[in-house]
This record gives sequence, C-alpha cells and structure tokens, in this order.
Amino acid sequence: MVAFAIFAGGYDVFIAAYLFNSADSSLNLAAKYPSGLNCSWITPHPTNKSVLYATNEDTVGALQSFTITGSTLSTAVDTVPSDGDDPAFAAALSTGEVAIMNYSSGNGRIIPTTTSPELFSNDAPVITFPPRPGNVSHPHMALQHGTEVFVPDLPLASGPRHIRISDDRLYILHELSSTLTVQAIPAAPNGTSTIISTASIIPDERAPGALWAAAEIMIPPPSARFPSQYIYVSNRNTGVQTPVGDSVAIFENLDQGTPRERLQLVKQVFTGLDQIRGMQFGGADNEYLIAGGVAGDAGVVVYERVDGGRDLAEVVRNTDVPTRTSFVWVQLN
Ligand SMILES: *[C@@H]1O[C@H](CO)[C@@H](O)[C@H](O)[C@H]1NC(C)=O
Ligand SMILES: *[C@@H]1O[C@H](CO)[C@@H](O)[C@H](O)[C@H]1NC(C)=O
Ligand SMILES: *[C@@H]1O[C@H](CO)[C@@H](O)[C@H](O)[C@H]1NC(C)=O
Ligand SMILES: *[C@@H]1O[C@H](CO)[C@@H](O)[C@H](O)[C@H]1NC(C)=O
Ligand SMILES: CC(=O)N[C@H]1CO[C@H](CO)[C@@H](O)[C@@H]1O
Repeated sequence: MVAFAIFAGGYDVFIAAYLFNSADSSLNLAAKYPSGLNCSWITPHPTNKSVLYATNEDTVGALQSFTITGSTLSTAVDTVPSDGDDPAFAAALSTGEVAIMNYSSGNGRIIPTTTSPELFSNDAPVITFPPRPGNVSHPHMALQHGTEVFVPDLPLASGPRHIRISDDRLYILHELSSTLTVQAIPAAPNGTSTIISTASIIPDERAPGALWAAAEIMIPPPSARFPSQYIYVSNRNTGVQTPVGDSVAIFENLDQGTPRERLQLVKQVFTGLDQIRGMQFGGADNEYLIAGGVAGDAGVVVYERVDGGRDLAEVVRNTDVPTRTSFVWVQLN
C-alpha cells in the first residue's frame, strides 16, 4: 500500500488536504487548512519536504509559508507582500529564495529566506518587467535553470504561460494560441534561439463556443518504468463548456537533435474538468497525475500513467471541493 497526502490550493481561504491510497484507489478530503485569500499556487521547498509555500493571488498579493507534518499542515508561519497584484505563481529556488510573480502588475520579487526556510526577509527589491506597448507585462511563472530564472511573459502574441526545461530543450506552452513549442535553451544572459517545432494542443473534437487558453505543462523525467519521455499539457476551455470537459494532451518530441525533430500528439485524454489550471505528478515513478478545474464543480481527479505514459487511466475522483488550481504530493509511507 502506498498512501499520499495531496495538498491543493485554490481561489478560497484554505488549502485542502486529500488522502490518496493507491491500494484501494481511494481519495478522501481530510481537512481544509486556513490560508490567506486565494492561495491559487502552492509549491514545496526544493529539498525540505516539510516546507510549503503559497501565493495569495489578490490585489496587493502575498507569499506565505507553512510546515507539513505527515498529512497535516500548520497555520501560516510567515507572510510577506509580493509588492504587486495577483501573484499567480511562486517557485522555491535552490538558493533558498522564493520567486513570486505578480501577474497583473508586471513585476515580481525573489524573496530570500532567513534562519529557516519558512521565514522570509522582506528586503528583496521589486523586479519590474518591460511593459508591452499599450499593455502591462504579465509574468506568469518562474523556472530556475542553473544560475538563471526564466520568466514567461504572457502579452506577446502567442501568450507564453508555463515552461519546462528537459534534456537541453525549452518547452513553452502558449496560452493565447494554445500551442506547444520546443527550442534550444537560449544562451545566458540575453540569448535567443529559434523554435524547432510548434503543435496545436486543441482537441479535434472542438466544442462550439469554446475559447481555448492553454495552462499547464509537465514533463516527468524518464525512468525504468517509463523509459520514454512524454509532455503533458492542459487545455482550458474558458468559453462554453461541454460534458466531456477539458483534455490533457500528451505529446512526444521525436528525433531530437536531428533535422526531423518535431512535436507529435500522442493522445487527448478528456477529463470532465472545467479549465485545468494546475496538475501535478506524484508517486515514486511519477506514475500518478492529479488535476483539477478552476471552474465548474468536477473537483479533482487522479490518473495513472498507462501504456508506458502514452495514456492516462482514471483512478478516482473527489468532488468535495468543486475547484482546485495547484497540487503538492507528499508520500506518507
Ligand atoms: C480572490 O477571491 C475573491 C473572493 O473569492 C474573488 O472575488 C476574487 O476574484 C479572487 N481573485 C482572483 C484573482 O481570482
Ligand atoms: C525542514 O524545515 C523544518 C522547518 O524549518 C525544520 O524543522 C527541519 O529540520 C528541516 N529539515 C531538514 C532536513 O532540513
Ligand atoms: C493585454 O494582454 C492581455 C493578456 O495577453 C490581453 O488579454 C489584453 O487584451 C491586452 N490588452 C491590450 C490593451 O492589448
Ligand atoms: C539583459 O537584458 C536586460 C533587459 O534588457 C538588461 O537590463 C541587461 O543589461 C542585459 N544584460 C546583458 C549582460 O546584456
Ligand atoms: C511595489 C510595486 O511595484 N507595486 C506596484 C504593483 O502594481 C501596481 C499596478 O497594478 C502599481 O501601481 C504598484 O506601483
């Protein structure tokens, strides 16, 4: 038996804790732990699994820290302002700092921690990103790559939203065009690289009245159990929803490093969820995926990767909390 606690943030005033047991495929809501308003993004410390960070996605946002003991969560240990509006993302860096990006005010902070990872220093400067003509910058994520932090900025035509780096490649999921692209990692400090391949992530079975806005990208590393690498991206239909809900699209990058390198769709897995903003892999081999919608009332669903990772099989659903937007897995035994 393998048991997990799965913490889940969302647009509310609590972090939900679910217990997932793989032996009997059960997923139960265990508790709702109080947080600041709209803890839409939660993320673990990179090495200390008992420390959790959460954003407060609000006008004048904040970053909060919590400690995890088993499957329980503390009240907020520390809270520091993000010095901007609507931080929709935070990432703990290997340096002990926590990057938080203010989606609506085009700025962010890289906040140091002090004597322990849940205590913040409030003296970090505000980083303001260059505004686009007639618009504000919309920094949507922060991803550490060595000594650099990459920040996708949404207002460009295609709307880069979330990114992943794997095997010398930068994969970008574009919200406004609902496309996935792959390119070489640009050289530091201000390099650029050309896009090698672009693929639409929108399913062929298009709902009339759909408005697509891609959200999350995950690339679990290959393992003995899943030797081939696949790219999992989430669709969000922000228009008229249908009963089949949004899909997770599974891609592979074929013939990497050759002139024939290209992204290829493997499968569209329909979830019944409404706008999958966040999803996260869990388990020793990243064999499980939990996803939730930011709208509707479909709750959260755990999938198992099957067919070597080329497909997802539903394990269990829980609708106790109608919407959730980000997840952190903790293995309990
Ligand atoms: C934060 O929560 C409040 C109350 O639920 C809501 O009115 C507001 O729109 C939320 N903010 C965002 C950015 O969703
Ligand atoms: C993780 O952080 C907690 C809270 O600061 C601390 O008590 C614990 O010793 C840390 N664990 C490790 C392995 O550093
Ligand atoms: C600013 O960017 C956002 C996100 O890309 C877009 O929805 C909005 O229409 C843009 N506003 C203007 C004035 O271009
Ligand atoms: C990189 O670009 C930023 C923003 O334009 C600029 O402030 C910085 O000086 C550049 N760094 C180098 C080393 O060129
Ligand atoms: C500290 C800081 O830069 N705050 C800015 C946050 O964003 C708002 C606009 O939404 C600016 O007015 C603040 O100056």
